[in-house]
Amino acid sequence: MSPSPTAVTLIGAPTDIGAGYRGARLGPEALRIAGLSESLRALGLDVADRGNLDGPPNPWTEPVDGYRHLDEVVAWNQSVMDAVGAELRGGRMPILLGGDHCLGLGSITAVARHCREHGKKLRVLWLDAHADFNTHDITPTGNMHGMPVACLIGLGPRELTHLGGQAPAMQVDEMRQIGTRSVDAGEKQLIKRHGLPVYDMRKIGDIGIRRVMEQALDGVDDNTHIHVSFDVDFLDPSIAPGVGTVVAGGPNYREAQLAMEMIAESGRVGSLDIVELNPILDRDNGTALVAIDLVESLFGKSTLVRD
Ligand code: 6HN
Ligand code: MN
Ligand code: MN
Ligand code: MN
Repeated sequence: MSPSPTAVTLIGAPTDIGAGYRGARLGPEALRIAGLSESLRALGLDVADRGNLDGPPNPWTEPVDGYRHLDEVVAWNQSVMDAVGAELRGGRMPILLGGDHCLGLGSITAVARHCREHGKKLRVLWLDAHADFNTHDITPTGNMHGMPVACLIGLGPRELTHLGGQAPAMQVDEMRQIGTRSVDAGEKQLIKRHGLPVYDMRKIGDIGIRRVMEQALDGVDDNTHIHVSFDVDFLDPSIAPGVGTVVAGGPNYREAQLAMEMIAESGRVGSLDIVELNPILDRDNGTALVAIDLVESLFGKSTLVRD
């Protein structure tokens, strides 16, 4: 009997509720139109597309007590958590199509709960130019896509820290941040205080992406569930201009591809977010195509000639 193909499910969350610039709500369609399902099927995966989740519109109002659109952010994350949790329970790998990165909270809360229930180790790889580790008292913007990591480790409003029932959703040492290069002043202090493991661009420059990925994957074993939270602004803007918060000096195409290949080789990827893609700011949907190419690497497309 031939082994059954890995089953993955696309879940669209068309919202920019946590962002400072509108347009990430179009991310799911941009990825579909660029051929995400077809590319994954061509790799032999069993792909289901559940369409888009529903949620409150973006009222585009000012922050209140350091939070912009808190109620709406809670509502979107609740549906994301439920949808991601349902796929995991059904034995399929959820792929969240954002949407902005505040949704990583709902997605990872579901994944962490699933790991707890099944005695699995969790490793979250947060690929992002930003740390997303702000809280309401230090955020310079009030935009909640800058806060999901803090909420995940229990720093934030109760509605978000307790989204999955208990807080914190995950421990700080279950995360590795990679590609970081834009961190706010207060956020930097908080990172130090909590010992958040960060492989910033300086580290990648110093020791190279290969050794960074070896270290970030160190300790992953057969019982580990890897969640990849892929903020497309991780990539250098020269290859990925279609994001709301571009930061120069990111990984180039080959560095990003090698990172994805090395994660794939671990064989432990169990869930994925693709977030912050903003086709309004893109050219010819090119950033979606780059993101898909990298996701193909994450699912085993190799550049090895002899493999
Ligand atoms: N992202 N640190 C900035 C802020 O507004 O808190 C930028 C956050 C970017 C968010 O990467 O998803
Ligand atoms: Mn982010
Ligand atoms: Mn980012
Ligand atoms: Mn406070």
